[in-house]
Amino acid sequence: RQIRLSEGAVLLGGFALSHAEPLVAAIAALTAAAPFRHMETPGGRRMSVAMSNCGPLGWVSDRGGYRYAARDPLSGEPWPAMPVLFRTLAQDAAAQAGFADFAPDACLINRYEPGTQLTLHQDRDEQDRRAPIVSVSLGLPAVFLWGGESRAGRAARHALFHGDVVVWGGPSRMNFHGIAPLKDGLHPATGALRYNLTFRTAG
Ligand code: MD3
Ligand code: FE
Repeated sequence: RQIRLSEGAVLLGGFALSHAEPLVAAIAALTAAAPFRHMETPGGRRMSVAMSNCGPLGWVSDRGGYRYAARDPLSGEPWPAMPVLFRTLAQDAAAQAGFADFAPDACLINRYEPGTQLTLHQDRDEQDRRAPIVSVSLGLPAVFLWGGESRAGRAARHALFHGDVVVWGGPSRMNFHGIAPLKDGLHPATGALRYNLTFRTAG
């Protein structure tokens, strides 16, 4: 199943399904080293999504702003290395969507519990906006909010399920997007959780 969500955005339904078990196991190992935490927004609010990172660069937020950093601010250590499975999956998905040579240097690991949401935002902290973003959904389903080029107007909704991969590039790269509050549920692979891996060329 390959669905074009908008110009440059392609949903690869179930693309990661055959790797879901090792992906979830890798998330557990990575976040034993760099634990999930609720970052603070520049305005002082606690994000309801719990986050960690792997790879050369990690996305961080605090009172000083949003940025990519080579070290985990909790430990002062470099983020854990990006597993080969993560990198190859992201590259294969990008290639499938028409982006050859995707070279992610950052993987943000998001964890959602029931009630967790991510309000409409743009991803604007990356240097090269020609590179796509690849996202992998695991566990409980989510309603993805797709807001277009401005924050105004109502967002389209699209369900994202366990194993779905979306490649966001071209004109869709700067669109507003978010996740509606996660519904209660239990998933065999993750329990009462949803994970999202977001691969970027950040530096
Ligand atoms: C569309 N994460 O981490 S993934 C984020 O499910 C983020 O955790 C959501 O938005 C999540 O910044 C959505 C889908 C996604 C990621 C990046 C995008 C969609 C995007 C960048 C541009 C346009
Ligand atoms: Fe985003």
